[in-house]
Amino acid sequence: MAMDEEQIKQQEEESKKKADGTKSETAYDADNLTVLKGLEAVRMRPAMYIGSTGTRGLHHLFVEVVDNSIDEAMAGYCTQIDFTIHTDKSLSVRDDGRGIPVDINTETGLSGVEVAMTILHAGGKFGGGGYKVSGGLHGVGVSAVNALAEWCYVEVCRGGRCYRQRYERGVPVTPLEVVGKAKTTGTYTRWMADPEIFGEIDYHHDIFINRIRELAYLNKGIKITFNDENTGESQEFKYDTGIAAFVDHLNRNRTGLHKVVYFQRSREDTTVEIAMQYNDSFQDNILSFANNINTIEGGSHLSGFKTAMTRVINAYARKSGALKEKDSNLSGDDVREGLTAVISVKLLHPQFEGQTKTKLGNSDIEGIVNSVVGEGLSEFLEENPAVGKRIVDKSLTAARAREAARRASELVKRQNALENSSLPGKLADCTERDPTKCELYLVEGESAGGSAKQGRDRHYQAVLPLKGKILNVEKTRIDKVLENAEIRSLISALGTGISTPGLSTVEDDEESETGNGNGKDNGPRYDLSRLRYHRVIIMTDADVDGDHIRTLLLTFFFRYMRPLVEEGHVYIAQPPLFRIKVGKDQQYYAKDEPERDEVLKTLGNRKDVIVSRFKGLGEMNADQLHETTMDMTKRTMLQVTLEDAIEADDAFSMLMGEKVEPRRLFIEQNAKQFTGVDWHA
Ligand code: 0RA
Repeated sequence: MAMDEEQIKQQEEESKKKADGTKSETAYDADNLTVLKGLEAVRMRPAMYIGSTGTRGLHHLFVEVVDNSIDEAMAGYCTQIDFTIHTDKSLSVRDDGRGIPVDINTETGLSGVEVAMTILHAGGKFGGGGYKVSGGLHGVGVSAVNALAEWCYVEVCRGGRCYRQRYERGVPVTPLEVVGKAKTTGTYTRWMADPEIFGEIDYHHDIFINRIRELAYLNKGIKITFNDENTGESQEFKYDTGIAAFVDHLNRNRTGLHKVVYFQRSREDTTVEIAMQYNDSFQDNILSFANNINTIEGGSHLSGFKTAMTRVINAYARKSGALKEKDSNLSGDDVREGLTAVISVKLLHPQFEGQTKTKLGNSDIEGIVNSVVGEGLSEFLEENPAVGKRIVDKSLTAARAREAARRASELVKRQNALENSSLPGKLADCTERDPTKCELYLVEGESAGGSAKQGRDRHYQAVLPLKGKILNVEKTRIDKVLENAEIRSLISALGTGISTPGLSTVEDDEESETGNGNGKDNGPRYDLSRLRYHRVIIMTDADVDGDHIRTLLLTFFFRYMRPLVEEGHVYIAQPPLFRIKVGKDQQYYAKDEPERDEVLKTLGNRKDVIVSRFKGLGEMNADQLHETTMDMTKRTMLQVTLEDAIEADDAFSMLMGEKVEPRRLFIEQNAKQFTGVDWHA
């Protein structure tokens, strides 16, 4: 593979020519032009290539770079990847793979390195003939990163030499030069995101670490390190048990019913890896990946998995006598209740479909996964009858509860049909009929509800007081959730209905399911178009109980009205915590201690200042509540967005789930910082 001296010289000459801008009538220049055009296109419309020029796009550059190293790891040539945030805000990824080829590619007349760095979608073009299995969903590759970098350089060590080439905004500014001797092989890419494209460069550790952790889980045995030169922080991620460790991690705040089941099998060029564990909750949490990409829209691998689960558990339940001949089959939802699973397939030519290109389309994968899970799970159940019994028992209980839920849901539907326009008695509705202009305040307690009703703008603002603590939906099965009076008045006030995980029937369950496993697309559909208020504002006391009610409400929305959160309809009101009276007729409000101190500072040394702390919304009269919190022209609110469903699910289950210890620790450590749900003004 090492190239000869002749090649090196030739290639250096070519690169120099290019760096000099030397004009000649060669094909090389024509290619050069197309290259420039390609990268120019990326700079003209960055969002088309990397999704956005905001936080997401900025961090996505890392994904494009690291994916190449992961590809090299999947091909079996790379065992360690190091990611570093440097003090100058540049980032780098180093791997110990074979190194990007440096020899001249005959088609373009450029070195493999330069092809990779400057030609869009270069993929497997650079010598060596592509990878067997490759990730990289967007596939624009590292050239897009290069185009959007103020500067970028690549160092490649292979064949006993190290080479380096530098670029500025995608354009080579040096040839590919030999910079030294090499004992090892590998690729090092370092880049400075271009402020012209991204504005201020502000990195979030969490985003990098989450992806790194996920990649480490999905590629067992590979060591990936995270390093920040600014803080000296260094973390290492390496999981010898791969996705089995992933499932352990996902269930860390829940109580597992057995050890994680893991198997890996291949069919021709496709590898299927499955890890799963039941826990004592009622939700399922099934994550699916294809070539390391989180297929949040599901697809054929998920369908194959679900079909096999239902088939195998029913067969086992019948064989063991838990299901009698006259009994009907367990439904897919029954067998998935409380199941946490990670499905990872690696295949040759993944086809990504769906709105966000995160749905696996390859139809042959369904049968492959179905057959692999059929074999793997049947064998496991045969060898572990005690676990088998626990799983079947849990599914049977789920089936009974679901029957009850179906009846409860029917009841809700019938009542809705009957009542139709009749809204909950406690709701003080607004007069405006255009939902886009309407707001609903969800207020803790009757007395605050009273103040809010008086203090609102009744044209646009409706108020629904909620009594005490609403149900903890994380700990409660759907049938009980739907029986709860507070929940029911909330549902009917909003008008959308709910999406009830797992109320589908056995019949619609067996064929080709394409959900993401969270039940979002099962059962009655959530109809966001019927939403009666486009801003749903949670207004609770600024104390522990208030926090709790807010979390309960958010959990409910997250579980049963996820689109409401996803589409940005949920807000948190910001009632003040302090009132600062000055003299007889001057007063200020402050939402927290820093704001209070700010106000006090501006007041200097005045003696007639009285600071009081509101213990709850109920202490405010209607005027105060209006002025400080509800006045549509002056108030500030926090909008709740769902950045990352996986994390939010984690945070909710940790805060609301059964295990007390992690919850206490979490609250102590992160009192304010609520991962996964982004609060921003
Ligand atoms: C194509 C062929 C070969 C290596 C690579 C690509 C490669 C690319 C990247 C990008 C980042 N790290 C990488 N490591 C390897 C090898 C061809 C051969 O040696 O046969």
